[in-house]
Amino acid sequence: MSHALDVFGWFDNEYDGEGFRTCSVTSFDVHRSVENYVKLYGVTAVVFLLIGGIFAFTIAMTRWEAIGLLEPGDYYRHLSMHAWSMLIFWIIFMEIAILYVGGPMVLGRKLPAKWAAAAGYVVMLAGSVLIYYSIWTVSGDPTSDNAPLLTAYVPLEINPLFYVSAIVFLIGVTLAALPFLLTLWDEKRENPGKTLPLVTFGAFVAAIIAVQSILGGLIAFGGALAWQLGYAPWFDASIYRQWFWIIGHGTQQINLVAMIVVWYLVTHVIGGAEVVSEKVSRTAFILYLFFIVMGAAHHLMVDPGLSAGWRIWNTSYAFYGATFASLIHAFTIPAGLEAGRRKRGKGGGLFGWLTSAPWRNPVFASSIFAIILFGFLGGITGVLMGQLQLNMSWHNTFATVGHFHSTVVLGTTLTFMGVVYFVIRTMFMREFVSPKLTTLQPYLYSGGMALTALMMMYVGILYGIPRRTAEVVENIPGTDFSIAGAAPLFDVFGLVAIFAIGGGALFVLLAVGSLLFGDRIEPGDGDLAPDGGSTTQQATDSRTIAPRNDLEQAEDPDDPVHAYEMRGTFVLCLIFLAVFVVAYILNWFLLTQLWSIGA
Ligand code: HEM
Ligand SMILES: [Cu+2]
Repeated sequence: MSHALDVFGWFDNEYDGEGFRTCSVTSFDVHRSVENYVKLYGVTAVVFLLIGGIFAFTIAMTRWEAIGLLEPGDYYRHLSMHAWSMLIFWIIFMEIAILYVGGPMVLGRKLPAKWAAAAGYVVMLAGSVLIYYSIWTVSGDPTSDNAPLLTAYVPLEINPLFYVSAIVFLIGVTLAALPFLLTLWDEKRENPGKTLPLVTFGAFVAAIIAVQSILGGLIAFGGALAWQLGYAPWFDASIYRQWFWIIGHGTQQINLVAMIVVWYLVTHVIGGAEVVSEKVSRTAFILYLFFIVMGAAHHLMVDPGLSAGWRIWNTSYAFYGATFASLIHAFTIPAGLEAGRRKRGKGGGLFGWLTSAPWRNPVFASSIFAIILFGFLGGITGVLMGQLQLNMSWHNTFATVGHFHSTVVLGTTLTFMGVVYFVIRTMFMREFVSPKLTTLQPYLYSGGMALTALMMMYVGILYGIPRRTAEVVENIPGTDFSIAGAAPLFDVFGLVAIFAIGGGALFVLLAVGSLLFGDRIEPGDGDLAPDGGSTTQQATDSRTIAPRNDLEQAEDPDDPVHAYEMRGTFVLCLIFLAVFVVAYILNWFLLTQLWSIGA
C-alpha cells in the first residue's frame, strides 16, 4: 500500500504482516521503518551532493585563474557553500542512512523511536537551510560579517546566526543517531550473550566518535556564539582551534570508520569476501577509539601556543596507533576478499581472485577504487603531512586540499556513491536507467578526481600555492611575489576538474534518473548486475556466495577461510609500502630544498 504523498512510488515495497521483507541480495530481514528512513536520508544526501557539485564548478573555475570566474569576495561565499554542502550535508545525511543499515537492518530489527528519526531529519534540514542562509547573506564586512568557511575561527567576526545554525544541525544529528543507539541497547538486552556483527560493531565505534565530535562542536560553536553575543568576555583563539578540531577532525574519522564498515559489507555481499579474523578487525576498530581523537592535533602543527612535545606526541607518536589500525584494515579487507574468493574457487594464480571480481558492478567498483585511491593518495599523504617537519611544506597549501579531496572524495564520496547505487537497486527496487553508463561512472569519477587531487598536490608542494584564495598565480595581493610559473599547471588542473565534475554530474543524473524512470524490479529478481545480460551469471553467484544475514555466521571448522592463501594481498601490501617509502623520502628531499642553511 502506498502513501498518498508517495507520488513516485518510492516507498511501496511489499512487506509481510509484521512489516518485514527479506532482501534477495543481502538476505537481511528488512523492516519497512528502517528502509523508508534509509531512503529518505539517502535521497536528501544526493540533493546536497548536487548543490555542492555546482559550487565545485564555480570555485574550481575561479582557482583556474585563466578563467577567473568569481570575484575574491564571492569566492569565499561559494567556497563555504561547497564545503558545507559536501563535507557536512552530503556526507552526514548518508552516514545516518548507513547507521540505520549497519544497526537495525543488519540485525533484522524495526527502527525504534521513529519520532527521533523524523525529528532529527527535520532539525538537520532546518539547520542546513539556516547555514546556507547565513553563508549566502554574508555582506563581507570585515568588522562584523565574514564568510565562515568551514572553520569559522574566532576572533573572526562572523554572523551569530551561523553558529546558531551549526548548533541546530548538531542537535539534529544527535536526534537522528538516537534510533541507532537504541537499537543496540535493545539488541544487547534481548540477546545479552550474542556479539554484534562486525559491521554493526564498526558502526557503533563510528557513533562513539560522533558523540566525542559533537561535544567538541558544541563547545567550539557554543563558546563562539556566547562570545559573539557578548555573554563571554573572550574566547581564546588557540583554545577555539583545539575544540573546533575535535569536531573538524573527529567527523573525518567518522567518515573513515563508516567507509570501512561499507567496505567490509560490500566486499562481502557483492565480492564474496569473508572476515579472515574477527579479532584482528575488531581490535583495529578499537584502536581508533583510543587514538583517533589525538589526531586533531595535526591541524595545529604550526600553532604557536602549543609545545613541540605536545604536538609530536599527539601526532607523530600516539597517533600512529590510529594509523596502525588503518593499516590493519588495509590488509584485512583485501585479504578477506582474496581468501573468500579462493575458498569459492574464484582464485587462480596470484591475482585471479581480483581479476575475476565483479568489476562491472558499480557498487563493487566504487568501493574497490575507494580502497585503493584512499590508501595510496589520501592515506600516505595524510601520514606525511601529519608529521611535524613535513607539515611545514604542506600546511595551508593547495596540497592540503589535494590530500583531503583524496580522503573525503576519493574515499568517502566514492564509497557512498556505491551505497546510493546499492540502495537504488535493493531498496528502491529500480533498474538503472543506463546500465552501461552506471558501470562506467565510478571509473570516470575516480579517474577525474584522482587527477584533480594529484594536480592540487603538485601545485601546492612544488610552488607553494596557498589554499582558500581566489588569486595567486599573477601575484599574491599586496606583494610583488609571483608564482606565474604555475599557470600552465592550473590549465591542467582546470581541465581535469571539469572532467571530475562531469563524472559527479553523471552520478546525480543516473541516480535521480533511475529513481524517477528506472523499471521496477519485482521481488525475487533483484540481482545486482548493472546490465542484466552479460553479468547476470556473476551477480547470481555473488548472491549465492553470500546468502547470509550475518557476517560472522559460524564457518565450517574443517574449512576455515584463514587457511586459504593471501599472497596476492601480501604483494599488494609490499607495493603500498614501496610507494610509501618513496613518497616519504621524496618529501624530505623537497623539504631540504626549501632553503640552504649557511649558503
Ligand atoms: C569534482 C569534484 C570537486 C572539485 C573539482 C572540488 C574542488 C575544490 C576546490 C577548487 C576547492 C578550493 C580550494 C581552496 O581554494 O582552498 C575545494 C575546497 C573544498 N572541497 Fe572540494 N571539490 C570537489 C568535490 C568535493 C567533495 C565531494 C567534497 C567533500 C565530500 C569536497 C570538500 C571540500 C572541502 C571541505 C573544501 C575546503 C573548504 C575550506 O577550505 O573551508 N569537495 N574543492
Ligand atoms: Cu584531521
